Order: sequence, then structure tokens, then C-alpha cells
Amino acid sequence: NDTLKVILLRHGQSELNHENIFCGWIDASLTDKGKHQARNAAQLIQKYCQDENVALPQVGYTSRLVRTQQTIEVMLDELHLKGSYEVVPGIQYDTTEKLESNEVKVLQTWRLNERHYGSWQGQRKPDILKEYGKEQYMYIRRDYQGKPPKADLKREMIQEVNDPGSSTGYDFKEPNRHKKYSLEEGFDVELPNSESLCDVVERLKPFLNDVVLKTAKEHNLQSCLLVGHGSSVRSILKILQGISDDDIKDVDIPNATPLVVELDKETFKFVNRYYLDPETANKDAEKVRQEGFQNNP
Ligand code: DG2
Repeated sequence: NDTLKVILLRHGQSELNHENIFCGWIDASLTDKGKHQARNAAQLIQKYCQDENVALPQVGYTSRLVRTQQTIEVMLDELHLKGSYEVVPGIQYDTTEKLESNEVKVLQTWRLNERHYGSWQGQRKPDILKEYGKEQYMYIRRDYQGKPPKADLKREMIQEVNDPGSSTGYDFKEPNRHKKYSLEEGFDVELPNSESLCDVVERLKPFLNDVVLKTAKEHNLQSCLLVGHGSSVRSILKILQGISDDDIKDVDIPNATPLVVELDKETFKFVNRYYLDPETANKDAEKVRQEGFQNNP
């Protein structure tokens, strides 16, 4: 088996996905449906690995947002695997570190976070569509260079994590209660307060090369699992498959639907890409595209 299987997944449905609200860096939890989707994704991956005679991922990656972390936790539970979790604040990571055979190493990085949706975060998609009009709405949502207006950085970066049940994850009354990104702040780059897809590609590229692919090569891995968001999964696809700035506009990623990218093990050249459940994936991708255009989520 001469290809590396990079298994990509967007997290399961979040509370804000359910409410049709732009989420970005807001720390929304998974809904029950989202957890169920994660279990289903784990089963699909297990079946695929058995059928293809590929080892299950020994290394997984998530963003620093709770919806990807919950997704991988539920998946590992479904697969009866133990996870060991570590935050990687920059791109310096010792890829030679030993992997334990009885557990999955899960590395968490802000570079896999959703695109920072600036001032659109926390706003209902139909309201933004009404305010900006169809053309601007789709330009900012899907054009490679489309960028929402900046958010108030003080409010965006300081997140309240003591109340996982709150749908926004913010505490506007006591904004200093918890600094979620204190590890990363001042580490190597300034954290964003609004991003285009192009910005996400730029922040992801070094992590993909220096950590994800290097680790795969170092340990001769057959597979790895990346759990990200709509925009971070699109960015990874763009980078690994070499999709053009123009064509990436038409790619939409549904929740918790495993997408495999096969790369040549030596050169990391793109070989193939496919969804494990293409029928559901295509149907759900179209729904993602239409978000905002109907009033009900
Ligand atoms: C969605 C993507 O990201 O929204 O930020 O609301 O993957 O974290 O649920 P995710 C958000 P669209 O760009 O698809 O509108």
C-alpha cells in the first residue's frame, strides 16, 4: 500500500450550525445530532480501514475549538481507542516522538480552527444575507479572497470556557474571565480577527508540512485523521489537491462526512480523493451551500 490516507472530517453539527448562525471562532458545543454523526463517521472509517487493509489512524489532529475536540472524543470512544491530547501552539513539534500502540495521539492547533468570521460571528445567516445582499454574502462566504469585517478583538479572543452549555462561549459581562488562547498569544504569530480562505490556507500550510506530513513520514503511517471545520477542511483540500482559487469557491463540506485524500507516501503528490459516503455527502454539501437562503436551519 503505497499511499498515505489523509482522512478529513468537518466536526459534527454544532449548536450554532443548528441555529443557522455564523460560528467562526465562537466555541459552540456539538448537538446530540452532531455526536451521533461523529459515531457514524467513526463506523464508516473503521469499515473503510478494514476493507482496504489500512491501519486505523495513530495520530489525529483537531482545532482548538471544542466542537472538533468533542467530535474526535466521541469517535475514539466508538472505536474503543484511548486518546492522548496535546496543544501545539506553533509549528515546532518533535515529529520523532514515540507513538504508543494502544492510543491515538491527538494534537490540537489553532491553525486548524474555522476561518475567523469577524463581525459576522454570532449573527444569523439569513440576517446577514438580508443586510449584505446575495452577491456580497456569497463573495464573503466563498470567494478565495472574501473577508468579513473585523471583529472587536478584545471580545473575540477572550473566551469563557467555564460554561460549556452556553451557545456562544462568551461572557460579555466579565470579558477577562478566561483567556482561551494564552498559550498561542505571542508565540509565533498574531491571532486573526477576520480571515479570508486565503488567510486560512496560509496559516495551515506550514502546519501541514512541518507537523502532519512530517509525522506521517517519520513513522511511516498508513493513515491520519484531521478533524476541522468547513473552511479549514476546504483549505487542506486546496493545498493537498492543488485546487485553483477559482474552483475552491464551489466546494462545500458537510458535517462529519469522512473524506479521504490519498497521497503518494514518498512525494506527497495527490493521488485520489473520495467521500466514504458520497451520496449523503453530495446531498448535505448542497444544503451547506444554501444556508442563509431559507429561514429555517
Ligand atoms: C461554519 C461555516 O463553520 O460557515 O463558521 O459558521 O465548520 O465551524 O461549522 P463550522 C461557521 P459557512 O462558511 O459554511 O457559511
